[in-house]
Amino acid sequence: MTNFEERLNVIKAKHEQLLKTKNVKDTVGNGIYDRYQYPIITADHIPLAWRYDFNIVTNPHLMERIGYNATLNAGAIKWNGKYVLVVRVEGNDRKSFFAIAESENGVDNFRFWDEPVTLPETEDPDTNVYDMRLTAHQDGWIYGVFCSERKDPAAPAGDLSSAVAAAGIARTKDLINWERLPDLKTKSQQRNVVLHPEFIDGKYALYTRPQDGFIDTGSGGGIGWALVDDMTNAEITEEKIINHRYYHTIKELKNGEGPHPIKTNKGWLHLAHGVRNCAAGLRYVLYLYLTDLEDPTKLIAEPAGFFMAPQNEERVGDVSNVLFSNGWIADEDGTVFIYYASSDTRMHVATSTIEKLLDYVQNTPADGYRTFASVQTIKNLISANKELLK
Ligand code: BGC
Ligand code: BMA
Repeated sequence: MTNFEERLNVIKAKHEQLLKTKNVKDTVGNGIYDRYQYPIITADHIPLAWRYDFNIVTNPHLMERIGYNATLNAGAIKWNGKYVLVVRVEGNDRKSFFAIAESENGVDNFRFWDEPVTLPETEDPDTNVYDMRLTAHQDGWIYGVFCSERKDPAAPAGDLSSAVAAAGIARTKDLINWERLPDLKTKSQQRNVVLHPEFIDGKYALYTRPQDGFIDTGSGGGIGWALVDDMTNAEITEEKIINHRYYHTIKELKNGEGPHPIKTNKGWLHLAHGVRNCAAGLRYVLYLYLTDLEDPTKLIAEPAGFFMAPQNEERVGDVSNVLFSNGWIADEDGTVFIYYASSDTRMHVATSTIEKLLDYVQNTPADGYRTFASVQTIKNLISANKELLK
């Protein structure tokens, strides 16, 4: 057997072993959700045919010809009974693209489809695309709304970093053929735009995230809401902030809607990310909030602080200290699969139920915005417990 063949066999066997690994639910947990022992999709899950040239003549050393840096920030949808993720795959060349991976049970054995998504460009081609949110809308289409990034044409010579972020929009009926629609027209730059699944007063509703610059959300205030008449020519004229940022909270610097909210009998359940700045850089965590069923812009409940923050290995990666989520799936039986990425590097899942998440969101104390208020809340719990433990 040649070295080539030996290497090929080992590579194939190791890959197959990884793809077949069963995931294991962590023990105990916090009662709110369960984490799992293994990430569900990593760069090592990328199909071998996307990486190696298997021709012994052109690739005698069986080198990896195309490398992948990370698999992160996946949108999610239940599709033909499968748990389907539209993963942000980032190549060693820093370009991200979308690729679909599916699993039978939502927690392990995710496999990529044969080819990445071919996302058509607009007349003004994007340099990079990422973080797609999937919405199966009432109108019958599945929309993918994502961030489309281009170099800032107004940047002074020598500034190779200033960029412009806009919401790119595509739609599909089969997750294979994608129709690209014009980017969202809006006054400010946008990242984290998400389509609400239902019509509101006959219009499409978008969660937005107005920002002053490419990074700085500045006067942007928080997660916004806007109605548009037509997704094939989406333009926002008016935006209102529905989830605000506050001083000395987990979302002081920025926040953004995750996937579209889940409809429950108690209201729309939202998953979002909050960002604060610290000496180590930006820290991204996840939080939940609940809005009114009739009026999704009306806040009903929001627990203080984060719902999930990076733990252990999740803390380290390409962009450390980051949890980010733009995909979750609610099953008919009430199970919720929360798909999140850690440190811009790998995908994980956590599971919970609608019942537990509603209990969490409605019964966790809200933020009092001051140390004194936090201590008061803790003392209330202690004194209630004293009665019980008597
Ligand atoms: C990166 C994103 C990041 C954004 C803002 C982009 O160039 O691809 O992952 O969120 O910059 O830092
Ligand atoms: C952003 C997001 C994500 C990323 C995060 C942390 O602004 O849009 O793409 O996970 O930064 O780098």
